[in-house]
Amino acid sequence: MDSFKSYIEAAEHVLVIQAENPDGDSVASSLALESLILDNFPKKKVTMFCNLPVPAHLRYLEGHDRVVQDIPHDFDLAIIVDCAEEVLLDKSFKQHNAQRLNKVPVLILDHHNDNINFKFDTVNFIDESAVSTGSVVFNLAKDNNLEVSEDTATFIMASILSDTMGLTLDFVRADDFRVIAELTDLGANLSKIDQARRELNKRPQFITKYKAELLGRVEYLLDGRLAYVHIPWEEIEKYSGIYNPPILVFEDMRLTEGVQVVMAVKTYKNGKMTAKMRTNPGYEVVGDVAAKFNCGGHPGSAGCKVEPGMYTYEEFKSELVKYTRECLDSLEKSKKENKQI
Ligand SMILES: [Mn+2]
Repeated sequence: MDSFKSYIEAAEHVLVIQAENPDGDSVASSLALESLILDNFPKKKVTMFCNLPVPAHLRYLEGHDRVVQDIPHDFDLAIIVDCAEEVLLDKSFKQHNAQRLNKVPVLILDHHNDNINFKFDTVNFIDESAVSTGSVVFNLAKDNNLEVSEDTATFIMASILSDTMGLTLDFVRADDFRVIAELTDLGANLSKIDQARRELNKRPQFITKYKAELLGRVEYLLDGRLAYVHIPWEEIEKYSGIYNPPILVFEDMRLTEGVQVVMAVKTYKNGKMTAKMRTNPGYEVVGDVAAKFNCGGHPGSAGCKVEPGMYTYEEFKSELVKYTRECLDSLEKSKKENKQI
């Protein structure tokens, strides 16, 4: 396999592609690649592409506004970052200029166990032991003797913080802290990154007032095991564009003693209803609750939706509460049985 560097050297216009669910790692690793390439090869051109605009909560990453939604016609190298599943590129590949991917080298940089089955050949730089795609970029830079500037180091650090929830997730190893130390030596500043993120996530005063209203309306059901809140259409209409209401209160709901599951039900104008659910550790049942409505998600974080006319609000609520009770009870029962064995 040719080196990462040789592909960059051979190209004039590099296209960096993100999946259609941009997250902190995909945006930050794209920016890291852009600055790494331009610092080391000032004559190259880099275009960052994502089918969706960068979500508001990620705009603390300086340079996010250079990510475009159209694939250019003249790139001669493509690098796909942080994309676990090809389906996450479905819409992107429908763009006319995506046909060029059949003609130019395509590199994949990732830390997921990819199930890659693209219609074109790819050269894969995948490191499953890396905590973020940004750290894959860092390792490639070091292996290829490329200079890592303060800006590049900052984006790499941001990618790591994003995929490890600020280095607090259980898979973080001592080596990851060593990488953070190296990046700090290169000029990245963990506190500055965090401040920028917090500054951007500040909300208007009326949203904080609404949060208080929502928290006041939380119902504690099933002997306090389920914290439940309802968001009617008028509030979706008024607040959702600025801040997604459940996100405003979910953390506080989860940080309440005795609460195992938190749930927010939204009722729409046309009768559609959705439920968003999260659990506290040890009570990962909401994937099962969603499955009762033929919807999916992760055990600890899931959602479901019912079409207009299927249920009244009261019916939907009582079904959700019933299924949550059943799932929590059977979890409780299997925990007891396991103890006896
Ligand atoms: Mn990632």
